[in-house]
Amino acid sequence: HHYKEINARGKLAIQGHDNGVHVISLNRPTKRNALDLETIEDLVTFFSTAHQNGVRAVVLRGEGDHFCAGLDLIEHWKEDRSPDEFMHVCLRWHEAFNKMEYGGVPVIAALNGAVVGGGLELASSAHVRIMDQTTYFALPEGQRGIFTGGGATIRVSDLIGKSRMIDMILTGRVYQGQNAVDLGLAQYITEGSSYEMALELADKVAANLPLTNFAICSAISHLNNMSGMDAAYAEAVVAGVVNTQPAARARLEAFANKTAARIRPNS
Ligand code: 1HE
Repeated sequence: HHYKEINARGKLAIQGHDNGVHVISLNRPTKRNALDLETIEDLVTFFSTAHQNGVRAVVLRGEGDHFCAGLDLIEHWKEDRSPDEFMHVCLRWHEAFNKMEYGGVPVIAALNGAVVGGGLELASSAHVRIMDQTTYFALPEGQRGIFTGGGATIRVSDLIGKSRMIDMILTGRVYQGQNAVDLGLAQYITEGSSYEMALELADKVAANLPLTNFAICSAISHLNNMSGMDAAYAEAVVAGVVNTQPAARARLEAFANKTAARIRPNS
């Protein structure tokens, strides 16, 4: 009910669960979930208000066989934008994606089919990426005569390193399967449905204390942008707040009482 405006446009479908997990679906399957301006604005609105609306974790997915085909090339072509106009389009993408990465609410991307161009920029703004057997990654910008404008130079480089990112956009190279996980494009690949696995992880994550998740899904990105000295200082400040939160005391007490689960190797 918090998302009337977004639902009215229908470019995103939003489904809230009782535990605060929200499933956000890119909802233009006939256009392979290409990102037009309205979709970006709805992402800005959702992620700007997620924390205050009680969203505890997000599963981000695409309707249909492809997560996201990136920039809506038809809209871009028809609009015949000026440099100034497209710069402002990109700034709205950054607004949305920065709100995702730095917003403090965990975002788990359930990936299938094409995760290309701006679709990879969107996915790389999530905190956890899960592939299935159909998922593939590419940066087709080089072939399309354009360039990345939604953060790939920063986030995709962070995931796989600058030289691999340059190769992807220069040659159109496609990554898929376990190789994509080994390189760092995703943390998980499943034989089953990436959406099912994302829901399971989101339920787990939503059971963490919200302030802890805030630190994980906001502070780590900020700290990584700082010098080592400043990051260590700021980490101590964040830990000062998070590790003394009253809600943590019950969990610490459960550990002391030996009622909390112990960490064991996977069977
Ligand atoms: C689109 C888009 C789109 C599909 N913008 N309409 N991204 C790309 O270069 C990827 C472009 N898309 C593709 O390579 C393929 O469409 C897919 C691999 C994603 C899917 O293939 P397929 O065979 O299932 O679908 P299709 O027949 O190519 O497309 C189905 C429809 O989706 C068709 O529309 P229709 O009205 O003719 O049915 C396509 O036009 C439409 N469609 N992709 C608009 N991207 C901030 S800078 C970011 C820079 C970038 O993101 S560049 C990368 C752009």
